Amino acid sequence: MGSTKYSPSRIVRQVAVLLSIGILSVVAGQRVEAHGVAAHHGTKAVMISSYAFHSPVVTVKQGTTVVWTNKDDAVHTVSFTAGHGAPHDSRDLQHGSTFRHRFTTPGVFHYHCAYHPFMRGTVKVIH
Ligand SMILES: [Cu+2]
Repeated sequence: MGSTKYSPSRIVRQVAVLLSIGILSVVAGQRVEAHGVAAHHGTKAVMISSYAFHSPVVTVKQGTTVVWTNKDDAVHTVSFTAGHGAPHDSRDLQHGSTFRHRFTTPGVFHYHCAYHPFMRGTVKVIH
């Protein structure tokens, strides 16, 4: 019993093997996930800069996640006109913050910034 003690170097080796298996499985998992996202869902980026949404109108397939990123120093929001399938309000987006919503309902969704009503955008979700 006492003779089967692990030497420190053996433990280090075994930990290293376990870690590399864990890292490999994480990498493999991300690859599968990335492939699935690309094939079925996808993301669409909308930048908020210079007090405007870029692009102001995006057309995406049902199931797409739209990600807004505030590049301005000013606080903005992504506030949708209420309706079936419309996302909830982003609330305040500080510089560098993102808001994401996966659109699962086809339709035309209008939004604006609560602080700057001239900032307007539209997400068209097609089947
Ligand atoms: Cu704004």
